[in-house]
Amino acid sequence: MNTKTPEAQPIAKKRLDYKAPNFTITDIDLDFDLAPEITTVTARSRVVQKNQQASDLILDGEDLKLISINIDEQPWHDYQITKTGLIIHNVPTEFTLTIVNEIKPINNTALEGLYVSGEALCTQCEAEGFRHITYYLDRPDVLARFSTRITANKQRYPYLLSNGNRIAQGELADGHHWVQWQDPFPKPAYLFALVAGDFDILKDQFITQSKRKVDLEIYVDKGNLDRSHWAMTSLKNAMRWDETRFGLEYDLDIFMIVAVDFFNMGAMENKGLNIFNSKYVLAKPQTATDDDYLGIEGVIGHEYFHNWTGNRVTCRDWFQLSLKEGLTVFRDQEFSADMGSRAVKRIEDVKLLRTVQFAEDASPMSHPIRPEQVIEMNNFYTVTVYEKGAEVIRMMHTLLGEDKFQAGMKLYFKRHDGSAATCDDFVAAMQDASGIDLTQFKLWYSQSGTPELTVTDNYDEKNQQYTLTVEQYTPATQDQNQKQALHIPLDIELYQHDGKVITLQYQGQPIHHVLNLTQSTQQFIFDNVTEKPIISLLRDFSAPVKLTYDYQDNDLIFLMQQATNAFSRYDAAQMLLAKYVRLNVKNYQENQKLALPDSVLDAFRAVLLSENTDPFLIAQILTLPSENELANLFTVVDPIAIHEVRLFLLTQFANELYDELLAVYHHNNTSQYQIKHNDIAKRSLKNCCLTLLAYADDNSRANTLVSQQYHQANNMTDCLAALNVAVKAELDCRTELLVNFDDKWHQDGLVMDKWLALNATSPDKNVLATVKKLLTHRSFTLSNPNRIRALIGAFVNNNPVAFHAKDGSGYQFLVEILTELNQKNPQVAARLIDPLIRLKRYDEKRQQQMRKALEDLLKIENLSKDLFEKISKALEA
Ligand code: B3K
Ligand code: ZN
Repeated sequence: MNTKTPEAQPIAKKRLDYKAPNFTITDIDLDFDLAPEITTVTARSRVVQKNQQASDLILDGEDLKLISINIDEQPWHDYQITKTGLIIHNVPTEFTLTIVNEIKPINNTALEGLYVSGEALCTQCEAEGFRHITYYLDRPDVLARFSTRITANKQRYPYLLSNGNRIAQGELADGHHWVQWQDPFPKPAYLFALVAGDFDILKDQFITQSKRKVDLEIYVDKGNLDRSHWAMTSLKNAMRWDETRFGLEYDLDIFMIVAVDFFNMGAMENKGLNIFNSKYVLAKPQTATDDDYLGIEGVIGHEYFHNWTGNRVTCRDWFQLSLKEGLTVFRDQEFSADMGSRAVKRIEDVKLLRTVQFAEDASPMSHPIRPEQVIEMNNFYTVTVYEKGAEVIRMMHTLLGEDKFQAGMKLYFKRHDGSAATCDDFVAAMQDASGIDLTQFKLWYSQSGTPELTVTDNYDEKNQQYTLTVEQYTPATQDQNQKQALHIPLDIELYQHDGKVITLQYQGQPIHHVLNLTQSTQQFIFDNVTEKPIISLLRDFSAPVKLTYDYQDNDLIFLMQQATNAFSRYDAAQMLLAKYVRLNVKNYQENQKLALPDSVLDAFRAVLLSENTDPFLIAQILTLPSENELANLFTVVDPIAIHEVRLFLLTQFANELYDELLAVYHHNNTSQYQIKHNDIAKRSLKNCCLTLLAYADDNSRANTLVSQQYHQANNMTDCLAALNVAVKAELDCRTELLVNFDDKWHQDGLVMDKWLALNATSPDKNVLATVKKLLTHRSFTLSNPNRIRALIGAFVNNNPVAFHAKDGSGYQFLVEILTELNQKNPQVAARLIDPLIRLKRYDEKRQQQMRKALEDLLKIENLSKDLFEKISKALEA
């Protein structure tokens, strides 16, 4: 029966090749006889033919040992096992299919399908993991009602969980027990979940707006209950928020979250049973930073929001991934904005987009938010699909306004609840509900790349008229040569020099502050403008584009202080810095002296001292852009020059603003630790000041302050901030503090991730040697994705000077690691390779070394599809 197909190069699937399934499965009863060494799965499915021409049922399945196939309770022998699944020949038009197969969770190091995490067993099925559990139609447009019976050793696995409601349970004679679950909502297999283990449980309840009672349960490793409360608070906040802002209510009687230590990504929205990377659940002040707390709130919200945007309405095929991810990211962004600081949330999101997504657009992996072709789907859970996808939803929100947007959401659910939809369906609902034509706007789904806006203006004093000319241009990307003009919302504001906002009007008619750009070049004329105005462009980052406008320093300084939009204040500061970074990088490369005018420092001083500005926003403005953010200012990246110029700016800020920084540092020292927005804001500003102070030429005072803060801190935010600056600014205290932290926390993986990442991003000349040594550290293991990301991910992504070392040692190191991870965990390996495939951004010598590294990787035996897809694209470039 077993036919071996010869090893071939993986083939890409194309979006336009979508075909509805020949068969569907309406109901499936799963039975798991669970053990880590061998688990037996019995799947009883009701199969219905959809296409009369089809007589062969083709099921997906990988790494499975088939035991038996029955059709309508009779053994069936007319089948064939292939490399990717099972072909069952000559099947009836409607029948019950019973498949028994075995799997080996303990050998599953890829963490896809059913695998072992610590002492527990758990699953991850998105995107195509269910086929590692049993033979199935593993595609999102096949929706079935699932019931799941789990049998396992009771002592080892006292809790047996799956989707939906627990409907029965019982004991068996041999020390085993069983639980039966039933999920009333039809769902695709990627939302299936199973967990078995021993846990501590935090229980609570939520009363929905229609007064239904929902049991909430958070499962954590034994001993971690005191770290689960914030997750519960966030969950309840998310449930309430979705009711008030979107009118969406939870639909089952129970909602469970399980935290596991071994997880490839952040979390997973399985129906009624979310499985989380413990990083996004566990927090107490001593172990988690403010950023961790905000991250947990965001991810708990995100997965919960998927219950409607993802689960109730799912995706027709994986090319439509942004339908659920872009939309759900938009929803979690709005949730976080409503819970905390809207301005700072926006700034953080834009930073991520500009740093990582713009870089992806410029890389061999460029793709539209709805990709056209895919070799390995797991490679497309990207910042483009997620964060740019969210920006596309946000632009629709900007164009429609909240009310019409919500009307669009309602219509979308009315049309598609309980089914699998496409991105086109979503836009159609928005268009039909609002009456706003989104035909051109839809191009955002199919066109990749970062549009560039070039704005010029002219003031006609005689006619008191101000004219704006906007050109849009999207450079070619590796996946797509031809680009068209997009529909871009451009949010603007005009100011007089006294700070007064100018009313926008033309020929007696008001003009909305969001301009609709639809052509390559467009002009906008404004009347009754009594002086040459200062323009604020792209307020709130109204579109994911790059902007060029010839700002004078004074205009930017004005906007930093006076713009009504908080994001615009931050953005003006960024533009001002960008100008001097460009200038100084050139100076550095030409061996000229580096310089920063006093006027720039004064502008930052004014923000630092401004009393009616949210300290959180001040901290954002005063935090210098990372080396990666700065890299995006250049077509050819010079990591050393960028590093040196950034260091120079830090030193200037520290020396020139020293007294003010010290005063603000002390002023914002909160003694009690609370997770309250105001306190988070104060800590953020305090630690921003401390960081800058450490770069002063005379850093003895900072050394004392940092050491004091580290030792006196009663919370991880202050402790880590001190340790971070000690390492980054190479203060004398750094060695002692690093040792102290390791001694104190070495048994706590999540806390040690912070320490590993710090070690990996140190400016120390011997950092690579340190990283290599840490591979054998007692807290490190190459089988835990969190540890890998903390140490290796931080090194390759966030230490550009060392990773791009001239001698190629950084690249060689990554080759060694990827060679080891290729088979072990292809998903994690493929994420780590990203900085290596962006070779075109570097000089010829570095490019050669990067290419050589990629060629070495291509020779790996049994290279995974994940790595193959990225490497082959990089070498094509
Ligand atoms: N939907 C999952 C991501 C699955 C990733 C598979 N490689 C988490 C999320 O976006 O909510
Ligand atoms: Zn998601």
